[in-house]
Amino acid sequence: MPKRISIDPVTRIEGHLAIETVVENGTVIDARVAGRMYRGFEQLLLNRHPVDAARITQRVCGICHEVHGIAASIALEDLYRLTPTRNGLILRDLILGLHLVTDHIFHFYQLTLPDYLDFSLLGKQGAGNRQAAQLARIISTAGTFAPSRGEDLLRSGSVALEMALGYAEAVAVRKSAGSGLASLGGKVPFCHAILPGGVTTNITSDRLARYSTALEETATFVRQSYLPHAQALAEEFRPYFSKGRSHGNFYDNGGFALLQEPLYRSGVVFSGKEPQPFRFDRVEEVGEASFANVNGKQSGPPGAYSWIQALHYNGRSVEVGPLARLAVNRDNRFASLLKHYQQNSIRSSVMARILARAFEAQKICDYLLELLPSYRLDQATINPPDMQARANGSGTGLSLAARGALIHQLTANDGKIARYRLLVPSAWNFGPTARRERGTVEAALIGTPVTGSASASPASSLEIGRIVRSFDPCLACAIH
Ligand code: NFE
Repeated sequence: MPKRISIDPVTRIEGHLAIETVVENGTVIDARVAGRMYRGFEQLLLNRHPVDAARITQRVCGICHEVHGIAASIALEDLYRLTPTRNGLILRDLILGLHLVTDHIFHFYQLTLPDYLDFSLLGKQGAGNRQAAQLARIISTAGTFAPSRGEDLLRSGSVALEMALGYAEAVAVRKSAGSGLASLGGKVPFCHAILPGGVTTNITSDRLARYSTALEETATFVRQSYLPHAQALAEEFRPYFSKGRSHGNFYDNGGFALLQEPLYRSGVVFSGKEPQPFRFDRVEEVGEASFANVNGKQSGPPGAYSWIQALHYNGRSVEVGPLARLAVNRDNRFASLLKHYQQNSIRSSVMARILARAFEAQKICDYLLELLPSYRLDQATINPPDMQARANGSGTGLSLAARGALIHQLTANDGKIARYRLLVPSAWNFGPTARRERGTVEAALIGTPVTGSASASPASSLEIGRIVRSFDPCLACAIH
């Protein structure tokens, strides 16, 4: 007899996500992934000055604000036919890169580890360790921290203790990276200095030095803790290299291209075949399973079950994110790392996603450390748009965010926004089934063996939670 497991809301993510699965004979046979809130950013941008989009769209999300400021600025540069300054581009990459790395660190230590570690090991194993005792005390008194329960958790070992302690260290690293980001972007969150044409901050050597210190500290943490811990987790949980496989299609827009070789090129890969060039005209928003806002009321076609629009490329669902970037770029070093876990190619799975994020963090840190010295203190940071110009036409910004490919597109009429589209990573991954094409995360859930009784037991929902969280969901962005 099939049973339903509903997780609503999924905790430890940004925004409100509901997962409904049908389990039969201990395996997930059907899955629906839904965004159950409406926000309306595309509507509230209408009739505003186009440049407002660079500030307003940052408020789409509480986690990935700068990415929207940057994608909006690229779209606006296209609209205004504006060339940003080289310094402006460098500052953008410095901001985007450090943000991405700290976002990945946050995902691993704060959002992922509680699915794999029994944090009570801090008390048991950390006796005599002042940091462990302090963190154990915080966790036991913080009502909001609810570590997972279940059989399949790491309960001992020196690396497990190190990982658990990393929970607190990661907070400290993120704090210092935040001040580094603010020194370039004006403030954090919501860097108000990011605008079309570059960045408005008056960059002094002092500000650069603050950023540099934060970057060094973050890079050290990635090298010494994050990547080794992600590898150790992969070692302990090898079966997760064969769980959570999506359709096996990947897409990315590319980015970090200011040094000789771009870190990422854009492209699309279908089922392990050769990467194809990305074409924007192949992207389609399909609304047949999505709610719509009609005069302030929830409407939509019969059978609609999510506020997220299905995004298709060539009619297919594609996975986006760090793993997609590495797959599209056929990253040899990452492929070798996977071989250690008997993975012969870059394939979609829970553990490949977790490992890809940590690997990418190190890759981006190396890029930023090399890029930083090319900043020129004596040159302009911005080539500003003419704010009096009554822009007509359209602009597209292809960019990237921590969770994958990001596109902003706008049309302006007589200096006002007439249409604004946000095509965000979590919509690619968390979209509903449309035209009989399952959404990416839905596909990743199907076929999952769930342990424990086939009910909403902690153990069975733990498996589903691990798959869902491996995509690093941001529903605030997805429903925008
Ligand atoms: Ni709200 Fe975001 C990132 C974007 S995901 S976190 O990364 O864009 O949709």
